[in-house]
Amino acid sequence: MKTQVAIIGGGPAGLLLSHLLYQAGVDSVVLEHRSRAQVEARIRAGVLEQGTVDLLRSCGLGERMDKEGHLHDGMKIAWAGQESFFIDVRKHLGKRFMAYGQTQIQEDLHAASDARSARILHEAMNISLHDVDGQAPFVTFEHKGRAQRLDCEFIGGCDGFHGVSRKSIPADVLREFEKVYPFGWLGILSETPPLDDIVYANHPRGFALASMRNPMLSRYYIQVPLDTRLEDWSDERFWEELKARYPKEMAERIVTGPSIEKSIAPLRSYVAEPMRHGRLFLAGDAAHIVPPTGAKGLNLAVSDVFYLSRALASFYATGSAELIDGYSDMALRRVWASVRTSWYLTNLLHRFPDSSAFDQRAQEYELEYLRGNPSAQLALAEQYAGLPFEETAGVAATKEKGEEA
Ligand code: RFL
Ligand code: PHB
Repeated sequence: MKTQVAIIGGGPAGLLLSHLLYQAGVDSVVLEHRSRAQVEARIRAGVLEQGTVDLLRSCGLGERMDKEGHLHDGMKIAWAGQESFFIDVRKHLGKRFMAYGQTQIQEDLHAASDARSARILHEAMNISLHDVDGQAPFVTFEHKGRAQRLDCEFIGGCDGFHGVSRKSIPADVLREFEKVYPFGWLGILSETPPLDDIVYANHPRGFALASMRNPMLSRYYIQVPLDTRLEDWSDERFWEELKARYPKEMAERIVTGPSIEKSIAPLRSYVAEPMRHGRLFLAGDAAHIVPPTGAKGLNLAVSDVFYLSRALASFYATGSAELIDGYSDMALRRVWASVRTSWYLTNLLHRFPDSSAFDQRAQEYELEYLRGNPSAQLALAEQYAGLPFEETAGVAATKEKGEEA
C-alpha cells in the first residue's frame, strides 16, 4: 500500500488529522489496532474549548454537536463549608464551552470517514515504523492474518500514550517531562439530570467533579487512592461519597440513579519533546498527557492536529517546509500552557496524602484569593479557556490586509 501520510491510531487525533488532510487534498491511511466498536466504547472527555468547537464546525463536524451538545459559560469551584464561586469565561473573554462527549465526536468522525470512504484499517496488529528519519519512511503491520507494508512520505503518530510512535524516536533525541500524582479519579456516567454547571469541589475527603454530557446524562468523578478497586465501589457508596464532598445545598440537588459506566483513571502530567523526529510527527496523547482536572487533553489533541494538518497541507501546496519545521515548537507552546493549567488546578483542588499543614493552609488561601479577586479570576478564565490557535505569518498577513481594505 502507498499513501502520502500514514496515520497511526484511529482515536480522535488520528481521525481528525485524516479528515483535515482529506479536505486539503492530502491522502492518508489510518492504522488502528483496536476494533471500531472498542474505539467507540471509550468514555472519556466531555468539555470542549471554544477553539475546538470552532474548528469542528469549520470542517463540517459540528452539526450533531450543535444539536446535542450543551453550551456553558465557565465553571464553579466549591470548597468545604464555603460559598462556591463561578469562573465566568464568557463574561471575561466572550468564549464559551461545549459539553459534548468524546464518544460522540468519535462517532461523528467515523461517520465522516464512511462518507468519504476513507482508508481506515481497524485491528491492524504489530505496527512498526521504519526509516522515520530518512526520505522514504514505511510502516509494517499485520491485518486479517496478512503481513502488510505501507509506504508513505510522512507519519502522523496519533496512537495515544501507550502507542508505538513515540517509542520510535531514539532515546538520545527524546526528552521526557513527567509528574505522577498520588491518586486517581473514579468516574461514573449516569442517566440522570446533571447540575446546571460544571462544579469542581475541594473537600477534606478529597476532590470531586460534577459534569455533564446532555440534559439526561451526568458525569461525576471523585478523587480516590491509587490502589482503589472498582468492585469495592457500589453505586450507593459512590453517590454517598460524592454528596459528602459538596456543599449541602449542592449535594441536595444531585440526582442519583444507576451508573451506566464506572472506571478509574490515574492522574499524570507528561510531555515528550520534540514532537517531531524526521518525517514522524506526534500529536495528541502520543506526545503529552495532562491530568483531566483542566479538561485539556482532547482539546490539545485537536490543536496539535490542526497545526499538523496545516503544516502538511502547506508543504504539499507550496513545497515549503517552514510550517513543518515549526510544528513542534508551535504545538509545544500550547501544550505547556495547558500542562501548566492542569497542574495548577490539580494542586489547587485535590487533597494530597503527603501534604503538610503548611501546604493545606497555602491551598486554602489560594482558593480564598481566587474567590475574592476578579483579576485572579480573569487570569484563571484565560487559562481554562485555552490559548487561541496560533496563526501563521502568511495567514496573519492576509487577514491584516483584509482588515485594512
Ligand atoms: P487516544 O484517544 O488514546 O487514541 C489513540 C488511539 O491509538 C490507538 N493505538 C494504536 N493503534 C495502532 N497501533 C498501536 N500500537 C496503538 N496504540 C494505541 C488506540 O487504540 C486509540 O484508538 O489519543 P488521542 O487521539 O490523542 O486523543 C486524546 C484524548 O483521548 C484524551 O486526551 C482525552 O480523553 C483526555 N480527557 C479529556 N480531554 C479534554 O479535552 N476534556 C475533557 O473533559 C477530558 N476528560 C479525559 C477526560 C481523559 C480521561 N481519561 C480516562 C484518561 C476524562 C478522563 C477520565
Ligand atoms: C468530563 O465531563 O468528563 C470532564 C469535565 C471536566 C474535567 C474533566 C472531565 O475537568
